[in-house]
Amino acid sequence: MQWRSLVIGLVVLRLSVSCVLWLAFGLGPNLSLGFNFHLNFNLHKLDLLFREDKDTESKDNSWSRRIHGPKYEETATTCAKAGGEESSKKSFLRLFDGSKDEYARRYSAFPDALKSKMKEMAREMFYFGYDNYMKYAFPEDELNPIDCEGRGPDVLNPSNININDVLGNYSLTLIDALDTLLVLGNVSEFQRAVKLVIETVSFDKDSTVQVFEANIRILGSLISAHILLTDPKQPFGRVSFEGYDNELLHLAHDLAVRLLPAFEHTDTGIPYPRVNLKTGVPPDSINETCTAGAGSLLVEFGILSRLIGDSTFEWVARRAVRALWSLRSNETGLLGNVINIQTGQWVGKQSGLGAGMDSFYEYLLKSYILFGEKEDYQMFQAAYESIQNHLRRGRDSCNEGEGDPPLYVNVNMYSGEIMNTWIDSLQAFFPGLQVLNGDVDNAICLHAFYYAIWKRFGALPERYNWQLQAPDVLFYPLRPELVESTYLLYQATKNPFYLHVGMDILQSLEQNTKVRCGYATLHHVVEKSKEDRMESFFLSETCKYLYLLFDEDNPLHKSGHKYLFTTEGHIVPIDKRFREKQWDDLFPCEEGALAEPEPNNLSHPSNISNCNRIPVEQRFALPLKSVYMRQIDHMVGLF
Ligand code: DMJ
Repeated sequence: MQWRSLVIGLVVLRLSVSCVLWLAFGLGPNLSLGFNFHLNFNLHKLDLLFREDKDTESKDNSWSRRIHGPKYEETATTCAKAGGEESSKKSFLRLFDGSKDEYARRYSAFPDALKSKMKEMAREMFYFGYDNYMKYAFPEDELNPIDCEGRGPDVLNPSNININDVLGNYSLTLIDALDTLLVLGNVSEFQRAVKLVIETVSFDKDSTVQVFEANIRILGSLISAHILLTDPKQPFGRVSFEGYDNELLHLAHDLAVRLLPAFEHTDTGIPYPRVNLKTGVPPDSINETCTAGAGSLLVEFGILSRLIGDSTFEWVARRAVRALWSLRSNETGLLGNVINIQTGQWVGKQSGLGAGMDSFYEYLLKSYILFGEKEDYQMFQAAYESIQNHLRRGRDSCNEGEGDPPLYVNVNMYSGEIMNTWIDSLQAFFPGLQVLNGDVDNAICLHAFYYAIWKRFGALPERYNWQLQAPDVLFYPLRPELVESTYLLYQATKNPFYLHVGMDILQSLEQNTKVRCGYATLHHVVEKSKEDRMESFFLSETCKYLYLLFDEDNPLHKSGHKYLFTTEGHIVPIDKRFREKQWDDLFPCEEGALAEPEPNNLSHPSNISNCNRIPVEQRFALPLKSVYMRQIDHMVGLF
């Protein structure tokens, strides 16, 4: 794997240079090559955490002092031998001592009875939101869970894009929830809901919506439900019903046609961000769009094209991806987060993994998994390499060595210079994508960081400032990203740790967000004040991933079919209809098939349902050594 060698080479080079400078001039790793902004997490606390002898420890709290101070590896090793140490060290060392370790104790087993209880809790959570939506809000788009009312587009204030980008006056929550009903095994309600959609939903509306949102929440759900309905093997039970005449597919097609004007009159092929469903691109439309918005249409448009035999949709979506890709920086290989669709100039030069960019990366890999187009895989791997080289900071290995835990920061796309000291809650999806790419080690660490933030606030603040150890933006709109990654990591590792994480998430959602008629957006993650809004992704993603985490026997896991989740959590089968080559030809999972990387090639994404990425002996130990868990907890201010 060339990129790995390159990274290792650079690291070795950097260490050698640092060593030489250190020996010759007393200059340490502050003279870095490429990594010229150090993470700085209130380091004096870390020194305290790992200090074994307060009298001899210097009061120097600097990064370089810590680098050359006691090493985590040494600390962990010393801790494992705690029995022979003098008594003054015992209470501290006990924290890291096998059976007595607080983390190992807390996260080890997860009894089956508790799993069933959590599954039930997740089911009830979904129905409390869904039933109240149906009772108080349908046919409007969303439920206001505090006032027990429906919500549609903000017609009085067309510039309220927070609402109007998503709400199109098309029963959004019902459509977005369709396949969750099947995941929960409720065939009759699924059929009733499908019939309601067919009878009542029309896209012939004077609504100006965001192309991306309409695509992932509405189009994605319609094609997912259609595929599940018409699957000849009916893995979710007898879902099909007499008289179904592909109406959901027709609706999806109708919507996609109404989105097509976004791809016209753009000099780059990158689409306009919004369209009016009746009249096309508004005359006063801006020429700027975010990378994720323009570049995350390929999965849904590609499936639609392949289902109806009209390549137009896939073609425009692919042209947009290619255009964005061609505008990446020559120096770093990174893309920015906002672009002018006419000039191709980057308006937002920030490159990160969260808002504005997240699903762009996700869909490069998922498009490849679904359609088998090599181009998508090559783009994804090149992007992943740039991310590892320029966004990732901290120690090289998640579970070994010294230094800060790995973290992905926001950088300038051209220089790789860090731009700010916050990460956002959307980035919490990335460990799930890393699992799909077979990089479980990095996934474990990044997930652990977000989980620590969750533990501190009982939610994820929209933006968290890792330097200040405080939220920068305080709301939490019931987002699914952390539970999505938790679910995928559980599928990859089967480690009970992730069931505990899911239980924590469930319980804090119950405690902090449940209101009279549903679950409400947290306005302030510290004070726990609320906003009267329940976004549709709460039912389509958050509840679905929570339920699936605890339902190991779900047909999704046991039917023998392989499924992929769209970025809105809609399930689509990995089906030979959608690809030239069959899945098993691309990702064989015989014994040892994934052990060695292919020559001259990067490793393929993991087929998480069949392939064992984690050795058996490691499966029930903590995914991350407790010394590192403790380090992360400390870094987010948990103690
Ligand atoms: C969802 O609509 C999708 O997951 C999207 O990709 C971005 N995030 C929201 C939920 O947070």
